[in-house]
Amino acid sequence: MRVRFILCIALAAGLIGCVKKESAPPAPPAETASAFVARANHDLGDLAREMAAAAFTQDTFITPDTQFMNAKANDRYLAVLGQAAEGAARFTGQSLAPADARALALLKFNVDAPAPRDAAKRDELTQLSAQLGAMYGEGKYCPPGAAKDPASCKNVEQLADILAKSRNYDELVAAWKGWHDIGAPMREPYRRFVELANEGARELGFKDLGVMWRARYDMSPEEFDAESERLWQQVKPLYAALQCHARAKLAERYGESRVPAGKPIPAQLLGNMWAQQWSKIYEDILKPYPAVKIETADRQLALQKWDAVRMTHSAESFYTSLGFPALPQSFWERSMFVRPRDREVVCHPSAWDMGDRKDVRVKVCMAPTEEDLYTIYHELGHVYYYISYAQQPYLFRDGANDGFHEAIGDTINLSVTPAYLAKIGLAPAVQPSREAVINQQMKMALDKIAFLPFGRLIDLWRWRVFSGEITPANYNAAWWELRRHYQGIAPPIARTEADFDPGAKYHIPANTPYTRYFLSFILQFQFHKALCAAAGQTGALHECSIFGSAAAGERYAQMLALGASEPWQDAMQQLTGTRAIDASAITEYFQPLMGWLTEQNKNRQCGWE
Ligand code: X8Z
Ligand code: ZN
Repeated sequence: MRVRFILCIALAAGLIGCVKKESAPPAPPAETASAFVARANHDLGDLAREMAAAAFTQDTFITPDTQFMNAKANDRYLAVLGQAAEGAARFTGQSLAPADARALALLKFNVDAPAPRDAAKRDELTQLSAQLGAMYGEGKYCPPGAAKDPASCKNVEQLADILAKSRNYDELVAAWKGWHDIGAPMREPYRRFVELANEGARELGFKDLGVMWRARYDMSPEEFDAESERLWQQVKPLYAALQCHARAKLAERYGESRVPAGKPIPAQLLGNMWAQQWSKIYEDILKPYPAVKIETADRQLALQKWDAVRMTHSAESFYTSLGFPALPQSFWERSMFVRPRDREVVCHPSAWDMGDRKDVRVKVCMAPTEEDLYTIYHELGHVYYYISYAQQPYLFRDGANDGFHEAIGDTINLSVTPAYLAKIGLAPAVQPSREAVINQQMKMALDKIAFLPFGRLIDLWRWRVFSGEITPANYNAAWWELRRHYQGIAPPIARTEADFDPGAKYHIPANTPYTRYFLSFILQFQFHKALCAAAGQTGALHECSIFGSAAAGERYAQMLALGASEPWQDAMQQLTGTRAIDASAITEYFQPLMGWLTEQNKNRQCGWE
């Protein structure tokens, strides 16, 4: 997660609204754009640091006090950011140095929930934001009778574990419902949050917050809409084939009456609380060739007693093998690696740029599993991006776009192949065969392809909420309609507007934009392909690992160092030679599996509309 700060600019050009007429000092000489940008970088950077410190403290120790301090720090940042964004307007139409023009354009985007100018409303917005974060972090399911036995309450990792491992239909429904019910109390605070953040976005000149989010991609929001729809159309056939096959295999396991052909799949059967990635049902339900083993790292991680710090060192050593520096000592001292026993925290994994060009951290609740190994490689992608662009001015210390930020670590994960896992002692050496390739591809597809419609629909829901097309009266119905339409899944039990299922997904209460992951899941294959070429690997994309390649590392580092200083298309061109996000690389990667799936689905009734 990146905590965004807004710069408090002391407005030197006589624009401070609070100066009373009778005592107004003589107007200072007009500030140049460069001086204005320098001041914004300095002041906002400073407040961003304070905001990051307060946010990290809340997320690693949720109490009324840390919520209060977090909201206050956010408030200070938002006040200054608002002033800075207004102040920047005076340079509109002037001819400026390109870097200044870009910094001024980025200024107003440096926040995910802009506040209204009105101080009371800003205060209310920052409190709601802290409150929603805390509600998610503290979320638990307490089964009947828990009053007598509080230890029977389950947190999100414990419930997610049931979704991953249980194959008992009723137990799955109970765990699914138990977690989703944490959303209901968020409905009203979320409604008000949307109202206030929308007002802030309008004051910045956007039609609503969704338009503002889509205006951040070095193209118009309309062009971005068209781009994301184009990408979805490119990958949709891959998903449709996977969904069809998964449904058929689930029907074999749970029966046709529970998983009927031509209908959406019940969401609790896919191995994941949000049905967003399905690899947890690979081993016993979806493995194409059960006799051909590709052992996951789970067994070795447990056998060799790897802990969270060792897993993090393993990720670090991948990055250093490419030429990136070792992580600073402060990273090890200040990060949170496991769920603490004595306090409430937000366990959803995140990476932190604390804002002083050196202090970087992660906040994760790791267990020794392959899934969490991939997660820490992902988080270190964010961390190495922070480290690589640390020398940029504050407003450029960000990803080329947010999809890039998400793709850095995932690209590295594409190099965490079975052969790489064998090299680091976490899996037996693999016997190459066509069957082993199809097995491995299926496992990957269950994370990478299954995710695509989920990555697309979360913000379709939010953009419509922000625009007013989805109203509070149909928050949940619209959510499930999108889930049905894009993913072909259905809730396990009837849901109503007394529920608020979007609240049970971290990024909704946290207000983290989600299209970044949709972009990342396509982009990372393009990055992988470019880096494999740089590493001189000429074989199949799904067999390439850039581990140890200084040439690939240098290419990557060059792009990361740009941060947000150039339009993302330029960063993209530097690394990949093309200027567009495009599904050709992900399609190429999964070509072997797609052939196999087409064969499997030949006589099946696919689709769910
Ligand atoms: O939130 C994350 C990362 C942190 S940036 C763990 N992801 C999305 C999710 O969990 O919903 C990674 C994949 C999608
Ligand atoms: Zn991430």
